[in-house]
Amino acid sequence: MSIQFPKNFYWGASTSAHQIEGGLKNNWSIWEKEHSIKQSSYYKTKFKKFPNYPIGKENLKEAQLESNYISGIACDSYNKYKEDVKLLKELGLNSYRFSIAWSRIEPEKGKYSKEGIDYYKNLVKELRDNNIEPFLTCWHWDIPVWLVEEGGLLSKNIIEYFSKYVNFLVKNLGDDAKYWMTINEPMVYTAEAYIAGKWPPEKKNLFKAYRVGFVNMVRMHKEGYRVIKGYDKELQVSIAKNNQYIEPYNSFFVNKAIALIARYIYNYLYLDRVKDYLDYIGINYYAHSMIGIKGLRNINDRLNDMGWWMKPKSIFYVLKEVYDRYKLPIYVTENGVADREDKYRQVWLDETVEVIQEALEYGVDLRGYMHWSLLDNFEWAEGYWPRFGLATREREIKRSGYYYRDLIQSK
Ligand code: PNW
Repeated sequence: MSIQFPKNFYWGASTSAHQIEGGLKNNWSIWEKEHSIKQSSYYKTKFKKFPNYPIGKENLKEAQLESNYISGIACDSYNKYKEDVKLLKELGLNSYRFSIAWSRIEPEKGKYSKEGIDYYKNLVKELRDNNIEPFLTCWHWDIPVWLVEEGGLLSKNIIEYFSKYVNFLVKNLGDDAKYWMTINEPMVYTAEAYIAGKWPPEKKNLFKAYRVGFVNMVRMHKEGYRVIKGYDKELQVSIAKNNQYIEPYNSFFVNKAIALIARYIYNYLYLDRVKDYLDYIGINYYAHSMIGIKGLRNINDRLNDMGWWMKPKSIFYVLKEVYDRYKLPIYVTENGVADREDKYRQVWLDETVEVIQEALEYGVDLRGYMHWSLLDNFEWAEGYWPRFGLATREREIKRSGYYYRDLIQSK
């Protein structure tokens, strides 16, 4: 007999501020103008050398437009948050993960905006009125302009600034929101911004990467944890950590060693450093990687629109490993697929739900699953062409959205 999902299991969807709200002034909005010219022309010219990405003519057409890379009003969730909550309701969900835009809360250094915080108070109230549990992320990669000018996450005062910001958030929202995440995906942000150099501030520098990813973001989390728990020790605090399932592509001992090291650095080094400051673990899962001496060698039998290998079932190993290592409650805080034509998402959901049930049977203390994303939204350096939503920007529920609703009803 297979195990049932617990009654109070959280089924939900996930978003982030810069990707949906619209009208923000931050590190991204500054950078987008220049990037839009560079990236669109890249897809017009050099693209032919890498013909498997982005996948599909329609995606490529959009990737060649400058306007694709400007976040602009995004999904206009700043004005339409009530429609977002209605959508969650229609999908039968009981949890919603979203992030707070630091640039909306503290547009000028030390000046906290009442209008800014009221937006999130209203959102949380709307969720509560609809019996939807908020899961709140303090920082999902947007940096106010004044802080960009001081060096962003490399600012020597970053811990103090973050501490004050989180303090303001918890004083205003701590009575109504129980589940908190300080930071979204420290490794992804560090790798893209400071190793690959593809995201603002486009710095390729391993020393800076180490400082941002393994020093400053560790201290930011610990400080955030201290502040939130200091307000109310009942609040549940964590981070959202992107973990991949990493394995060697054959059993040659060198490849095994490389995979082991990569797995440790990417999945566990950060978590090990903050493990005494976590009430649960938020896991974002997208990718299974096979590596070794020749770098990445995925089988790539199924690819999503962004060229990512689709191996939804590997979330089982990710959850099992994290649970075995830390023995903490786990929430899947992101998981999904770039799929313009809505042709992979159902299968992805099916396979995922099947194995998270197996993870429960194994004994993983899994308490929720939040799909990325509620809406087709602004996918960072790639802009709008990748479609991750259960619903469109016009808030029409897709076939896979209804499928998700029915699937979780049956569970
Ligand atoms: C996450 N990878 O980023 C982010 O938290 C979201 O904001 C984003 O929209 C979503 O996943 C989809 O990309 C990732 O290369 C970026 O494995 C890159 C990777 C994974 C996650």
